Amino acid sequence: MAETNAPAAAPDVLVEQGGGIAIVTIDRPTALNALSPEVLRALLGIFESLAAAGSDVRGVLLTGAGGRAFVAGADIRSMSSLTPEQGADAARLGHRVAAAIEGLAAPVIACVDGFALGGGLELALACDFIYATDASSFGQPEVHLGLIPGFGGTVRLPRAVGLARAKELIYTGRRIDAAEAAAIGLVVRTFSDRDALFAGARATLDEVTTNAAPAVAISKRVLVGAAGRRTESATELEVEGFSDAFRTDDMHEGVAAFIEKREPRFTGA
Ligand code: DAK
Repeated sequence: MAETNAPAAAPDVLVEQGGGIAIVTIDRPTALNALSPEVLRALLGIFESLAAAGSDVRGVLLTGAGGRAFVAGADIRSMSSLTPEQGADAARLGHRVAAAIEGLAAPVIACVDGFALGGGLELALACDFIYATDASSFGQPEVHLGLIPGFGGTVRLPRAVGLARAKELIYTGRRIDAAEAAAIGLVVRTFSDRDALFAGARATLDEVTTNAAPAVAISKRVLVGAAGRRTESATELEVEGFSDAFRTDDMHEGVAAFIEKREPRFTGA
């Protein structure tokens, strides 16, 4: 893949970018891609650059290197000596990364091949949806360490799988396989191996990028913003988003193309 307009890569996190698609790879395979503060800061910088004006990114695949793990959690060693105040700062950094992923206009697919545990599952949950190989496994094992999920797991896991299942997973810390994760709606699609996973994720992004980019971005903004709000407030966000779509050239092009019985020519404006 060409390295055009790519945000600067940092140690332990690689970025490849081309054709409007960015692949962000956490690359600490010897620690099963555990989220050190350096990795979190690198991810934050990368997602902020992908969101910056002038970025042509239309979709992102977030993954882990090495074929054993997406991310096996927050880095237990670097967390071990934190004071409560430093723990709060570490949690805030994790939340900023999640917010940068959720705030990116383009969809982000978590491509999980192996362990997605603790902070790793929380990172995947901040993505728009999760695709995984059959060999993957998922869990929030923080209670085994005397911790609780600290990067949004208590908030996003119940939204993904329902409150009761989230409680069961968090209280037990038990690991589930990809088939069970798909059955409870945590994983959207499963694939036989890593190649099939990336082919499937790319095919989905190809499908998404034929559509009007502003409509996809507004949909994401409303879906993310509405989560957890009361119905009246959530539907008001949808009203604002629906109205914003009318301000875009692509909406007028899409409607005109339907009426004229031709394919739309979207420009992203
Ligand atoms: N952190 C650091 N190193 C890790 C790691 C982790 N989370 N997970 C694995 N590694 C390292 C291992 O230490 C080992 O390193 P070496 O000993 O070779 O130097 C290497 O990766 C390979 O791991 P194993 O030898 O253990 O490999 P196995 O196949 O035997 O086992 C495993 C794989 C994934 C089952 C096992 O490694 C494991 O149980 N890992 C820990 C999984 C886990 O508990 N993850 C959740 C961590 S808790 C916070 C905010 C958030 C969080 C915490 C604090 N604050 C705001 C303070 C979130 C916490 C979590 O994510």
